[in-house]
Amino acid sequence: MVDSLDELTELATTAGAAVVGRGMQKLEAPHPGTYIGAGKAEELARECRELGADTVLFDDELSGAQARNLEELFGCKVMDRTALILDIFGQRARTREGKLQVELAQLQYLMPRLTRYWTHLSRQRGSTGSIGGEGESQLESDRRKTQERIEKIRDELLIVRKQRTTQRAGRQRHQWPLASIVGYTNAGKSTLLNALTGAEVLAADMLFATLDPTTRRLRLPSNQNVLLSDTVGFIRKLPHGLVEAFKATLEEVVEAELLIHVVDSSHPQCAQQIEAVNSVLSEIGAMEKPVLMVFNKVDKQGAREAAELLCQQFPKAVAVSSREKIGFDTLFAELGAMLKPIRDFVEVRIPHGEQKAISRLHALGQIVEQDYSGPEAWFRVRIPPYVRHEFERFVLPEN
Ligand SMILES: Nc1nc2c(ncn2[C@@H]2O[C@H](COP(=O)(O)OP(=O)(O)OP(=O)(O)O)[C@@H](O)[C@H]2O)c(=O)[nH]1
Ligand SMILES: [Mg+2]
Repeated sequence: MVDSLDELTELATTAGAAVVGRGMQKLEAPHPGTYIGAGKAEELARECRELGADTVLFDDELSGAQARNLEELFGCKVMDRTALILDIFGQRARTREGKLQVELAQLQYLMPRLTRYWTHLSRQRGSTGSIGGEGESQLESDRRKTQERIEKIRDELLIVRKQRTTQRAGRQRHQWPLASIVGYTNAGKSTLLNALTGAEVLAADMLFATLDPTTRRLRLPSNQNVLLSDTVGFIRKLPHGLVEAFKATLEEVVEAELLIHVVDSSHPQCAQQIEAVNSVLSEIGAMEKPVLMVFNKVDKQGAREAAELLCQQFPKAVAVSSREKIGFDTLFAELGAMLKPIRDFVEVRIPHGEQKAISRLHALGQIVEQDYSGPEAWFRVRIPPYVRHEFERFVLPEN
């Protein structure tokens, strides 16, 4: 728990706040009205006054009513972990798509919390202005406007995404396998991409430095080509709405043939971080993909030993330092070995009537030879392993 508060402190600092105090309470279940117990709430209220705090952050999600009651008790702004993460994403978003996705997640978070008394987000957003007893009609109009804005963003996102899909079609033409770099925020994903490909993605000691995906080609010493894409980092208790809103950005991960899971092996909680990443991966349906575990930052004190222990627990794992470019030879070798099966060609025979399968094959596979003249269409093709089951019944036995 303390570690989770350490992380909350880091999140707060990232958002631009200075932390002046912290508190904790063990409860069987959260108090429905105030999340924490009455005595604890008073103790914290006193502390807030003494320290001159203007905001209180909670590590878990609060209901609108809880936040409202706590604001009254503390006499200052109350935010939960989700709101804080949304705030950071709001500060970081650069591209049109990123900004729209964050706004969508923010509005969806706000919607059920729009009550006459819930003030901070509406105040912060400066748009709705339903502060204090202004009556139901104001509240209803706020809800309607929010709903309208949500729908407008959804429409805009569809357009923006269509453009991005067209760009991605360009990549498919090249037919290089895609490896997606995933990992906990601050694990060193961008540093790794930069070190491997000379990309210039911002890499910084802060949470969620990267929001938008960047893809670069890497040519391995074995002459194999692979596309590497770096994207938003994950975190424990990542707001579900945010994962939803970022589904399109995370498509890079879902579509990848291979995942490179970067771990900060110098972090005392790296095991929990791996779990948190895996749980987001399963939420977006990317858990089944082959994974290369990359235990990073081995140049840091004690990290080499930790990384070596971790390497033993995973079938495919390497220890590296992205900053010092240590361990890259092994990384290249493992990556190349994992790409090999992706590069294997097969022969398939598909009845002309199976149009859907034929067009799927054209979309997903790399066709090197084809012949439509026989009673069935014939192809020599490279099929990414994760979709191979779709075509299994057409694959001809190797001779
Ligand atoms: N010592 C050391 N520091 C590293 C290494 N790799 C990354 N870092 C540092 O770790 C911090 C985070 O690196 P990033 O590459 O921005 O991490 P990220 O995973 O892309 O993080 P987000 O985009 O914020 O999720 C930066 O300060 C890096 O300089 C490494 O191998 N050794
Ligand atoms: Mg990054």
